Amino acid sequence: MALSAGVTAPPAGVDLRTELAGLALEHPVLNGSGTFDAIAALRVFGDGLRERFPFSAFVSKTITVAPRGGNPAPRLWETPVGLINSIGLPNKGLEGFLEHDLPVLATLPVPLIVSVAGFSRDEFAALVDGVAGRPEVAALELNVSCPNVKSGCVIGTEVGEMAALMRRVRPLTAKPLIVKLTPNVAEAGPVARAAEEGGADALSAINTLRATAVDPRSGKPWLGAGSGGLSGPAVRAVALAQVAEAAAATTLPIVGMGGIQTGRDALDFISVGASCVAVGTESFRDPAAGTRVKNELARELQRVSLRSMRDATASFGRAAGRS
Ligand code: RRO
Repeated sequence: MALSAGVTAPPAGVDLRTELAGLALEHPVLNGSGTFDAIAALRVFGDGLRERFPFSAFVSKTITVAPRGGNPAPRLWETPVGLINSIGLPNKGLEGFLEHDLPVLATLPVPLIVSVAGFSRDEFAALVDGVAGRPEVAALELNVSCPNVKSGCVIGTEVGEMAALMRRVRPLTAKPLIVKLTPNVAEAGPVARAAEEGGADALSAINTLRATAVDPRSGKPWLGAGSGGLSGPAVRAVALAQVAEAAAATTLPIVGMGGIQTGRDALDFISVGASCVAVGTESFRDPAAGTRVKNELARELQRVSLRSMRDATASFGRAAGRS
């Protein structure tokens, strides 16, 4: 598949440049962590990927301190309008990431955001310590919301845990810390507020919704790990509500995501308070989806008489970044 398949040019005269926690971005469309394998894409598309990179910043697949093999197969189940994944955080571990992946990701033409997840506060601290000092890294995403590992969600669902995590990691770096929120809570506001009070620079929302699927032949759970996380258009309305709640509860910039497939979807997230958006599941179908969504968003802004992202975030009542 060509990286530009199905992508039409953006309209002239719409300024999509924006800012996220101090990072200057060419446009507001990022990737959702774990949904675009840039290292594999570089192998397939070569320098063409760097020339037409679909995102304005790249968020890595989440890494942990120790290497992990991930969950037992099967790891995926497709629903009529969504995807359940039970990947289980396979990764090379901190040392392997720094040695093998970081040098390749550093060649991408956009700021690099490294997603990290610890199974304790000390592990989060080790990850922040190990990653934040590297000049190739522009910012970190704290993944406190993985639904696919035991205890993965605990920090992101408890205000006290969130506050304690921020107390532990905030002093370790001046680089932007983006907290990825879970939708698997009754209310998104309190944890979002705890992240802000603890010194987070931005939020991203949402991670996947806990979900399961039944094997039609055996009547038993289909996924090897029993359950997983739902993404795709099925979760978009839930994600919009969670982003709206986090926007009402904090002043932090928010990267909104959850089932974004079109520029119109992206505008919806901006309308409820996101200052950037991320494309996730849609990139599995179409690796150029980020570029298409960006160009469609420009047309959508033009349609509602907005000439820039600055105008868009101002008109929807929240600034694109902290001033
Ligand atoms: O690797 C995964 O199974 C995974 C992660 Br880390 C996450 O944050 N969200 C998700 O749906 N899957």
